Amino acid sequence: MISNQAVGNQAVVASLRAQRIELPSWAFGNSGTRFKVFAQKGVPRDPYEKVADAAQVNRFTGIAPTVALHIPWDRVDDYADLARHASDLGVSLGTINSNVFQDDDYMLGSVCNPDPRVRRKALDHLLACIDVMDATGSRDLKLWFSDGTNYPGQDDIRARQDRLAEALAAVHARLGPDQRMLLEYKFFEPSFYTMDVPDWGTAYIQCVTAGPKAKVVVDTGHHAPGTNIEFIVASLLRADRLGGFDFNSRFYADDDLMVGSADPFQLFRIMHEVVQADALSPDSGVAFMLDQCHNIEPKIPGQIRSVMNVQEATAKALLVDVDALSAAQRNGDVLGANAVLMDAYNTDVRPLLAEVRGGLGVDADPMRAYADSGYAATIEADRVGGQAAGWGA
Ligand code: RM4
Ligand code: MN
Repeated sequence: MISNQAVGNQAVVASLRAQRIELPSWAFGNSGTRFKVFAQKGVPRDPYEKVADAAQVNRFTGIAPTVALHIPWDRVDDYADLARHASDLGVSLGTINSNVFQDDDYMLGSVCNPDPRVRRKALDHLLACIDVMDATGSRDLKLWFSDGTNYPGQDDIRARQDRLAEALAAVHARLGPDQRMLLEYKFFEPSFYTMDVPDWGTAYIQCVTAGPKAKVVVDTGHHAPGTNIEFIVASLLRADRLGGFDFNSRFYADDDLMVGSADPFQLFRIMHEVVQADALSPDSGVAFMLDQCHNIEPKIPGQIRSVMNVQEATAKALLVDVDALSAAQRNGDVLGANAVLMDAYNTDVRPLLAEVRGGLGVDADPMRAYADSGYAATIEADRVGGQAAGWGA
């Protein structure tokens, strides 16, 4: 019965039209596991071509107008020029992702390293990323640290937290009035005994100490199996410290597969908390980003599908009958409350999304429209020679 109300529900349509999802530049480059990277044809050779591919995802979905950069993977001579290139293609540059995990100096950590010289080098990189943000007009700096230890006794757990706090304070002090820092946590890998930011509690404590411009990023792949991620989301929203999401999907560990593929119901439950907290709109301060790699599937369609998966979960979350839900909750009607959620989740939202896409001026079937566009054949023919982009390139 809910599906009959879905089409033509103007408030829901308006929210879905206003939704924005940010794309990661690194999704368009070659990627793989530590066993093998399978090169694909037509892969971008530089950040300009990555932005061009991201613009295709926006062209066919209408809701992905920003692309995140990873520094130094996306290093260019002139960031303002890259920003102009993006704008010519109808998109803009988004979050700047720092990278202090791919240098020999960081073997024992970056900002938590026992050696002050290495800590200074890592901090200088983070500050340089804010210079990039100034040039690109980006709002957010994303911080993910591979720092940690492998063996009990290897380093002083509390001293490493102190070093982290010192670096985060320095980054916070450098941020402009409209800039933010987003701190990401990950429970294990590459460090196996302790990660220095393993969970949302640690990230939250460090953000509170750093200052009001510091917020937590929830990367959906960075949790132990069975973790109730929507509870974390609800808690961070309540504390006004949810800076955003790195969306992806996992079966086992940090699989970085397409968001919503392993567990679309979990994605729905997460988006339900977002909608309940009125945090969906772009001005809510929650950044909805993808952090994925497409190792065996084509990359641009992989990103289009991912955007659609988030959109689908969001549509279902927006269809939850909140009045019926709160009435059932007030009355202690356990089964009734659960049924309200399940009714929304079980709604076929594809007709609703076709209506939304019509309003956005994009095809009702973005996957087919992209396939018919001929873009894939064009880049395969054009991008011959040069070094294909990939992790570390
Ligand atoms: C990390 C983390 C970061 C991402 C890197 C590539 O696991 O998810 O967000 O930038 O991987
Ligand atoms: Mn991430």
